[in-house]
Amino acid sequence: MKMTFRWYGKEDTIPLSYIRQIPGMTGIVSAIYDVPVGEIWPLAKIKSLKEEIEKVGLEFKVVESVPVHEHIKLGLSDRDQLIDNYIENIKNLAEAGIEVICYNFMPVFDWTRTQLDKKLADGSTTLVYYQEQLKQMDPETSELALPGWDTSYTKEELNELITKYKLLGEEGLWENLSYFINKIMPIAEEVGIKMAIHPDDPPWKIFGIPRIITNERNLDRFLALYDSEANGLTLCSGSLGCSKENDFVYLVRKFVSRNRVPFAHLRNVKILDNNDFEESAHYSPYGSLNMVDILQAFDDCGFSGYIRPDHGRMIWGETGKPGYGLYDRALGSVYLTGIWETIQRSKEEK
Ligand SMILES: [Mn+2]
Repeated sequence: MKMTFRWYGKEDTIPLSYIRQIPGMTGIVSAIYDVPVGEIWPLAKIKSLKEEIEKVGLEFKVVESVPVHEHIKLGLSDRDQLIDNYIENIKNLAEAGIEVICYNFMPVFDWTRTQLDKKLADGSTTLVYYQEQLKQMDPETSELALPGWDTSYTKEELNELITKYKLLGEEGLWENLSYFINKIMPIAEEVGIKMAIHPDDPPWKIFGIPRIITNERNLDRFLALYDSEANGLTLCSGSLGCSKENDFVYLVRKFVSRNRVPFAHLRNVKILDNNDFEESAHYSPYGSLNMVDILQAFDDCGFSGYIRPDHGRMIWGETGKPGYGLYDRALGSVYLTGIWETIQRSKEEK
């Protein structure tokens, strides 16, 4: 297991040199943020990002993410050009020494939470998802916007996009995903890149928009679209694990042992009634997921890929991008590294 940390490039308020000081930290997960979705990332930009990261003594092997243009997801007439550009990005990233590309196929919205600053009993703040709040935020009936939404859409554009996805439906989305996967994977194989799709977060339908990377059956279906180690998963405990339907430890054992997991996100969530959940600290007793069991499963199956702590709470007065502060993610990472060390030590003693 190699421990990594997500960093948002020049816009990120956290210096790389601080991340370097987290014990056990080996690499940065990042992306090119100033090129519009659908366009080609210049090789020079990728190389200079890599140099900046390597200068502080960290590796740059995982990109999160190369976003997939909505027109590819919708299967519109310009998708072949957009897929060609995506393929150029895969080639350029391989040339710069990248090994893994994380991406997702979620329509319109990326991760969805209803509040980004819910105060917990210990005074920290965290991201939460409450159905009651969600009902107030249906873009077709409400003026309220969900926090974290892409504000580049007007209300009308957003509703038009949502209507298109509703008409497309789940099977249409599967078709478009399959088309995309079958175009890009031969090139990913050729240049030695592992593509790692991120599950939908949360893993269920929101506002009637289809979501398909959600559970064991659909992960099986996804991997069968193109049967190759290049076609893999970003196993995210917080996304898959916020549904009671998913047994995350079981999913780790199943997909890691098949060599389809080059990258993982680990964080804890506290599942409440009615599909509500709160993002909790990584420490197992605070959430519904057991980090010891999860890491044991990764180790038992011979995992040698990259892991990063996922979202953290805001603690110690830190301000910044919700979920992506330094302090709580650093604590989470060291906690995970400690569990991993203990697992390795117990094997040596046997
Ligand atoms: Mn994740």
